[in-house]
Amino acid sequence: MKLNPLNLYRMMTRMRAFEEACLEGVPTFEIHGELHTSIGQEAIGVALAHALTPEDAVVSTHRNHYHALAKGVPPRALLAEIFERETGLCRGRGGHMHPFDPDRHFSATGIVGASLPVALGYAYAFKLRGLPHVAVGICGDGATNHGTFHECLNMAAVWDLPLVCLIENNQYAISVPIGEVTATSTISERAAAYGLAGETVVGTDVEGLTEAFAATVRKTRKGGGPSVIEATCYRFRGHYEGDHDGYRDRSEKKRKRAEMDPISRYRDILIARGEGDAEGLAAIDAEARAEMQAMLAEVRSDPQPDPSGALDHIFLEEAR
Ligand SMILES: Cc1ncc(C[n+]2csc(CCOP(=O)(O)OP(=O)(O)O)c2C)c(N)n1
Repeated sequence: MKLNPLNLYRMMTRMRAFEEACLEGVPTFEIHGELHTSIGQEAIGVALAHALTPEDAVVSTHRNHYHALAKGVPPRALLAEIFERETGLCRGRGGHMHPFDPDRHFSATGIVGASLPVALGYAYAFKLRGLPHVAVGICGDGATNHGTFHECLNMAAVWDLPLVCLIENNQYAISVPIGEVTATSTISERAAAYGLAGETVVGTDVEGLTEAFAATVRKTRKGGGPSVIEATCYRFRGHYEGDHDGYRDRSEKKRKRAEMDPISRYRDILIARGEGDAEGLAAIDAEARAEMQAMLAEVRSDPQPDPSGALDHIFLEEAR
């Protein structure tokens, strides 16, 4: 696969600028509930975008914005959904934790551990229908200690389903470090218990991760069975906006930010390889910010849903 370095960089900066626009809605009470951002985890979004077709399915988590963008959900509709507007993807009824785009086979759930069972269902449907698509179930490191993780990997292996389990190991489940609740040194090695291959990759190395994830998806798509891939990364902000985040040392956060920012890491690489210069890359950053700020300004003048329609668009008409 030939990667376009400046494109990878641009995708990451757009994702970050999108997330930074979301941050603005919390102090203004335009966004309710616990907003979870993935700042620092952008390389994973890029890897998803490169490997998947429009028909593949992605089932994400409470930390889902990049995954939605990577799956082709229009940023304008996603931002409006996060800002609870009638123009949003789900007309403002889903909010930041439940964006749902059936046309693009994208959904998310705020229930930890619940993404894999839904992805398993997609994978089962693809297999029954003889379709060449894969389903990606995304979970955080914390979710991998839920029963659903183990049950789904077992079922996927037994039924030989086109399921890719993508673990975003950002090292914490809220305040709980992964090492305190998991005895294995990697999460992916647990795949062997179900007869599956598992791989751990550096989730902040955008090129390495994009290539590794694409190879994994290719193998599963070709009938090579389910796969488990773990991307290591670090959550830069609190678990949610407003989290006091006192469980991580300031020095740890500072060090990880310096070492594990996929965007600044890649900026240095591009400059060192002569594939970009500081000025050109700063212009890409500025362009991404301007794009998302312009989108935010538009969204802010969109109408909010009328409270009298709170139950509209929730149930299928036939089911009422
Ligand atoms: C079944 C369930 N239990 C608890 C919670 C509360 N909760 C929300 S996020 C979270 C931690 C998830 O950690 P991880 O899976 O590592 O994902 P991360 O937040 O690090 O991306 C918990 C316990 C929940 N949403 N659902």
